[in-house]
Amino acid sequence: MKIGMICYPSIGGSGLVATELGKSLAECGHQVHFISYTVPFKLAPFANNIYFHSVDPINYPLFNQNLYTFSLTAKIVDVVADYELDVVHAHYSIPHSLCAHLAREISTRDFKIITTLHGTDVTIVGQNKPLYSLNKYGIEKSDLVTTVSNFQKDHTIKYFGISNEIEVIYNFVDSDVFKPGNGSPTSCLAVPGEKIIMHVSNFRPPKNPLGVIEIFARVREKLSAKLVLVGDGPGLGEIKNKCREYDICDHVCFVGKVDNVETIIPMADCVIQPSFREAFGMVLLESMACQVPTVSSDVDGILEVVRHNETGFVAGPKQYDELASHVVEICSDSNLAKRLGTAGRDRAIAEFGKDKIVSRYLDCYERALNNGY
Ligand code: GMT
Repeated sequence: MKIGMICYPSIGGSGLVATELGKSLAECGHQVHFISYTVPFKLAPFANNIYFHSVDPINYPLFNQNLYTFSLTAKIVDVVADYELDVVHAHYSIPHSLCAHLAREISTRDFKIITTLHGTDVTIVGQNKPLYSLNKYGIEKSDLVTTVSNFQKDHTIKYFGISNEIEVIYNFVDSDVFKPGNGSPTSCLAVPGEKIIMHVSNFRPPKNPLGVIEIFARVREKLSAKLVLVGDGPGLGEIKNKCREYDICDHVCFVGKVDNVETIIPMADCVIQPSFREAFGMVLLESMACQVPTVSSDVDGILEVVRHNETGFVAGPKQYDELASHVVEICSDSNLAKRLGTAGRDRAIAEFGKDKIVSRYLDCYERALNNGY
């Protein structure tokens, strides 16, 4: 099969899932064409069956925007024609799905469109009034629509009044890559005896960045711990202010963007994620695969990934006392940490294994191709 993969290339769940899916499909012998404005952060420079097509900005003084939507559409038309693509898989509906539809209108070659909804495309961006009808159109006109949790499916159907089928395909993790640490020294992050509490994020408002500090400040009252913040984003400024307010700056380590989080997550004693919104929660799954217990909020699709008191603990995103006391519990009881960590890895392998999920996407492509539209 010849597949076009459209995604955001920057660090984040949707781009990660698209890239890992494309890489796996290429390993199975399919030809995969990534179309994006820069090389996706997890895409190796070269691998068999993988092509990268750059969407270049259109800059002309008359336009005060760079017209990404049109340059992406034009690139899809070109790649479909040049490489005879069968399927275009749009990750994130705005604007990727719409660009694929417009490309199909323009193109002289027939191809199928699969759209995967990742979360904020529907819950936040999609609720922007001017985008509502565009988002609905992109979803309804796709040959097949998938999303990453039952929560996201129900929310999309309800909010957009969608009548076409939406398939739930959970995100996946490669448990050969995300695996328990080998006990290597963690002195760069914490001194001996200190526990490592980790948060991996884009520090946008839905991630509840201040909540992370609220939790950690309470944990610090009970035990010696370091907070390791992985990633970059707009909430970091207010996080730093909050650290000063609580006088905990010396106990917080900002490591910035890390492309290969599989190297750092295994160093954590506990990963925290008090998100306000989370269609799935990739970091929670990655932590589970690394055998690291998680403490998270209980919103949206999170409860389809983690299991309370089995792989970690959950509470409301603002129940800071409760979330913090769960972190303290995990860090003070090695048997509990081991039980949760082991169950997390077992669940990650059984329910979210790479091969099982990739074959579900392949099955979607085949069905779309066989059904006509
Ligand atoms: O969480 C974000 O802000 C990034 C966003 C993305 O597009 O990468 O994440 C969404 O997609 C991920 C992959 O499917 C999910 O794991 C995240 O839960 C989802 N984020 C939200 O729903 C807030």
